[in-house]
Amino acid sequence: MADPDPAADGGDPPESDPIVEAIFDAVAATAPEIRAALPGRRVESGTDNPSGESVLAGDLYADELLADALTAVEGVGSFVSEEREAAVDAGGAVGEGAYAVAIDPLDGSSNLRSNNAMGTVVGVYDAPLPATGRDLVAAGYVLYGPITTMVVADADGVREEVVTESERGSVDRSIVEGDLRLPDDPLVYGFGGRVPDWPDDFTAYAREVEDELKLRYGGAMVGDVNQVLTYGGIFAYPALVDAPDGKLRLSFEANPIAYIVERAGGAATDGEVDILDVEPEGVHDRVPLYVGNERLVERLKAALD
Ligand code: AHM
Ligand code: MG
Repeated sequence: MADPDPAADGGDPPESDPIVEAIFDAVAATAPEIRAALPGRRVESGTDNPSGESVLAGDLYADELLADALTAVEGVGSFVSEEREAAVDAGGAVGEGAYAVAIDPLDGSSNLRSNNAMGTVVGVYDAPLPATGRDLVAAGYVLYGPITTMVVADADGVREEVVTESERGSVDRSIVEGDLRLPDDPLVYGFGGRVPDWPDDFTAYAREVEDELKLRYGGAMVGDVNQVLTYGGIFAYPALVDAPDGKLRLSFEANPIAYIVERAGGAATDGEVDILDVEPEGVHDRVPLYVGNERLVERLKAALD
């Protein structure tokens, strides 16, 4: 007969959180449908999002599909999206047993036009938003590359899965890397924005890094961060001279990515403090993001002093 409480004798690993598992099941289940819908949705939808950016038909489709799938998950109390002004109330009390799920439905969607990689970013917060990244209990992303992969991080670590759909329509998650760690020796870098818009101290740091690493910049944070997780290195969307908070959003992009990379042994900063400690004023706040190899992030912080 099975031990009724295997953890009591210190033997077994902790059970994963069933709500978090259900959230990532729901995200994986939408992935083939989002992917299949993209060919006809490469055009502008005619609306702007709360960050003032033009929304593509693919962004809207992914947002609606994910909202339906995630608000149906028991234990999700609210759904918050980069594409929506307000949170969608999903029933449960966030912070009292239910989670808030923050989504960037189609990160890097400007790549739809050029048919390059993009993804979906997921943050699972145990507090109503806006909250700091310290309230994350899990985070992950789907990467729509030549294959569909999903990287999931929680208290137990980071894993990479391949998401496939059978001919009968069932969606399968299979783990291809159970303990994803940032390689110690950095190989690649990718920095967003235009050089003339960068502050001088960041430009000087970038010049050093250019001599040491290979450039890998694809215009979708998830794709570029996935290269850093695979090969080692650093990704940044820096503070710009005319946009000191950079481009990326704290709740939907920077916090989930910082959570994942830190759990994989890397670091993430806004230039001064750990991304996960940045106090948001609003759900759509932007933040500069520098993330990856710990030594490179420390050097960057020193360069920006
Ligand atoms: P999005 O979520 O609206 O697609 O915007 C975020 C994207 C990131 O994925 C990427 O790092 C950045 O914008 C690219 O910006 P740029 O086109 O300025 O290089
Ligand atoms: Mg994005």
